[in-house]
Amino acid sequence: MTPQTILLIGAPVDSGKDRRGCLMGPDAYRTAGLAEALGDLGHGLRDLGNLCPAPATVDPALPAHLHAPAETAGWTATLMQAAEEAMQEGLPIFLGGDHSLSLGSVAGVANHAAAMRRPQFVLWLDAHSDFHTPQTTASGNLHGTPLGYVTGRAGFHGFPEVANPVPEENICILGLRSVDRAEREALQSSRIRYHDMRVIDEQGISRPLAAFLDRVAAAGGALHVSLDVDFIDPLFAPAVGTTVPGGVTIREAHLTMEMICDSGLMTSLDLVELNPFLDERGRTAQVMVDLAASALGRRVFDRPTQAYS
Ligand code: Z70
Ligand code: MN
Ligand code: MN
Ligand code: MN
Repeated sequence: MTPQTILLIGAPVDSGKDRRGCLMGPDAYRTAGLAEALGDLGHGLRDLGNLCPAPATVDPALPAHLHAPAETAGWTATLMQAAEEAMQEGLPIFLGGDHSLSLGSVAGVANHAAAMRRPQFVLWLDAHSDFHTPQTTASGNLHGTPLGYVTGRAGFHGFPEVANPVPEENICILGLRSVDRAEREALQSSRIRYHDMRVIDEQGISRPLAAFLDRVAAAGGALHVSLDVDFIDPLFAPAVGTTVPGGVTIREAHLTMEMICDSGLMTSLDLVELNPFLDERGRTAQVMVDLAASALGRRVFDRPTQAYS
C-alpha cells in the first residue's frame, strides 16, 4: 500500500466503565512493538505520547447512575480536538483506552471530513452495538454510548456539541452478539447497517464487509475503523473486561483487516478495550498489533500467487 504518515495517539481512557485496567493499553501496544511493526511496512511513524482529559464538570441534567461522566466528557473534548488536528497530518491510530474514547475520536475525524467536504463512514467491529444514550444505558457505562453520541442522539448533557453527526446509513457494525433491549429497538429503527455473528457464520465476513466498502468507495468517503478487542473471540483475545463467547476468529479478523487495507479507504483507526491487567503474557496486545499491521499492509506474500477474489 502507499506509505502513510501514521500518528500514534495514546488515549489511556479508563472512565467508560467500572472495571479498571484499560489505561495501560497504550503502553501495552508500544511494548508489543506497534511502532516497529508499522515502520517495517514502510510507513512514517510519529508517536505523540499519551493525552490527558481536559477538566470538565458534571451536568446536573445527566442521570445519576452514570459512571464518571465528567472525566469522560473531558476526554471527549481532548480527543475531538486531537483527532481533528491529527487528520491534517496523517492517519491517526488511537491507542485505547476503553471504547468511550470513540466519542471524541469519531466526532473529531467527522469534523475534519466535513471541512474537506467528504462524507464520513464508520466501520464498528464489536460484540456490542454501543448505541446507548446516557438515558438508555442500564449499566451507566459510557463505553456503551459512542455510536449514540456520534450519530447525534439527544441526552449527552455537558458533553461537547457534535457539530457533524455521522449519518446512520454511513455506519456498519460487524460482530454483534450482545445487544441490550433498548439498543436493539433503537438499532432496528435506525438506518445503521448491523450484522450479527449469525450473518458472519452463514455468509462469511467478506460479503457484508465488501458491500460496505463498496458503498464507502462509491461515495468517496473517509473511513474510520473502530476495533474493539471483543470483536475477536475471547479464546484468542482474553484481555477484555466483558468476554462474550462466539466472536470472530483470528482468521476472520485478519481477513477483515486485509480487505480494509486493499480498499485503500481507511483514514483513521481506534484500537480499544484492551485491558492488559487481564492479558496472558501479552498475547492479546500482540494480536491487536498484528491486526493493525494487516490493516496497514502486512501480507503473507507481497504478490498473490493466485487472485484473492
Ligand atoms: C452493555 C452496556 C459494552 C463492552 C461495550 C455493554 C457495553 N451494552 N461492553 N463494550 N466491552 O453496558 O451498555
Ligand atoms: Mn472508574
Ligand atoms: Mn465497544
Ligand atoms: Mn464491545
